[in-house]
Amino acid sequence: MSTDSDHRSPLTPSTYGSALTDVRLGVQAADVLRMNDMGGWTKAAPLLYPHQWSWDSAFVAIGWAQVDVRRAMTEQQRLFEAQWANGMVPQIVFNPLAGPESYFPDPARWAVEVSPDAPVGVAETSGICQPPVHAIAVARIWEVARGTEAEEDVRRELRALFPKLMAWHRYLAEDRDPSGSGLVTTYHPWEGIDNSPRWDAVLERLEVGDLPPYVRRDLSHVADAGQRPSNLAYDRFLWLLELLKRHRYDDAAIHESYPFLVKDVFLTSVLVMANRALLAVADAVGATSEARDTVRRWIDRGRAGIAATVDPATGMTYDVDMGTGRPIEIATFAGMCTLLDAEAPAAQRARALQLFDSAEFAGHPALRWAMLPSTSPTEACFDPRNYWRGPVWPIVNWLYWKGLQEGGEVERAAQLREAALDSLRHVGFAEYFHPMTGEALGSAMQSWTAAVALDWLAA
Ligand code: 2M8
Repeated sequence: MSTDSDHRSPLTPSTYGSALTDVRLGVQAADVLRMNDMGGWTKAAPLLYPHQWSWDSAFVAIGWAQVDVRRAMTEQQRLFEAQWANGMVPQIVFNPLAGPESYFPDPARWAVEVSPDAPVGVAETSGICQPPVHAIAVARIWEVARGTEAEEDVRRELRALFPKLMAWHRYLAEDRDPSGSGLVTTYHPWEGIDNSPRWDAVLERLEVGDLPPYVRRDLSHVADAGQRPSNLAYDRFLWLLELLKRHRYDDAAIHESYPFLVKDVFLTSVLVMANRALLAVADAVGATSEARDTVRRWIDRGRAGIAATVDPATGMTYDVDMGTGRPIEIATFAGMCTLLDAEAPAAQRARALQLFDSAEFAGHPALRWAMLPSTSPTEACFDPRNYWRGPVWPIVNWLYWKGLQEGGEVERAAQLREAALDSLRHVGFAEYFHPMTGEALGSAMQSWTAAVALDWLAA
């Protein structure tokens, strides 16, 4: 049976125009990755972030997969060369060619050699970690490689990477959750969501001691200081670093006595998503049933942990401050984490999606695009130009898009992708942007923004 659409030319002026725009967007995104490519690994941004960041590199690999699938694998192999003996994948692998003035804190400040787990003679790293997007990236690489001439090469490399991914997830599931709560503990705002208001109350309790002097390097690379964390926040971040160092980065000692311990719903949900991806990688490499059972156990535990954090009144997933035992009741993007787990109970996902689309978040009437802002515009602390306190982060929206798609909310996922691509066409590859005006903020030519653009274009 023929329909109207059968007779419509696929190249009407408007579709042709948007296809051209998308071709241009893709070419520019690939150029950003090439420009930040250091030969096997990619700088997170040209000036502000001259090293390899852990979760940036996972997103970057997702982007590289659309340009050169072998290069995408190399990105992850290089990162995992710096994996710690306890399985931790460090937040930063420092660029040996960048001088100490290029970024602060530098390897000397972290002094990770105080830990017996730090890699020796391989690479200099920081002493904390970031959300485990890596298995998600690797599963995506595998999807792209399948059926191409790169398939067997990629499978061989996956075999080598699989045990490392297992060790990484074990570290998070066990060393970062010694009580078996199902929730991963975060130790530092630099573990991903730097100056989010989620951490404010915990940081305010902190008494900053005798802090060695330092010079911030970040402020010289952004248009104004109002887009970055405050000096007070930096003092607190650096004081925490001093305490972690005194604990020799030992997880048991840190859990014993340390002032920043937060059961992190976002970190935990990314781990659940990553464990689901790891099962797909397990299929590709023919992993043992024992390994698969372990991963399934981690998934179940994480899912139960997340379900326990849902606030009955608002439906939001809240982090738990281990210092007080109380939930951190701030409306941020982390409140809808249930959407990152495609197999979470349907009623829980429906409630989270309602919240996602409500006027508190992506449905806020003043937003330029219906995307998730980092902090709800309804929060008193909402600051639309400041880093994680309000702006939209494309990578966060990519994770939610993926969660929606995997969970079968295909139409909603498609709308989010459209909004995101439209924002990228207007804003470019900024680190983050103003949710109401679309003003580009933070670093320009941010690698992970270009990377998710490439994946969205391919989807
Ligand atoms: C930001 O964090 C770094 C410290 O890790 C910084 O502000 O100097 C965060 O957005 C973090 O999540 C990201 O991985 C990093 C590099 O893009 O920048």
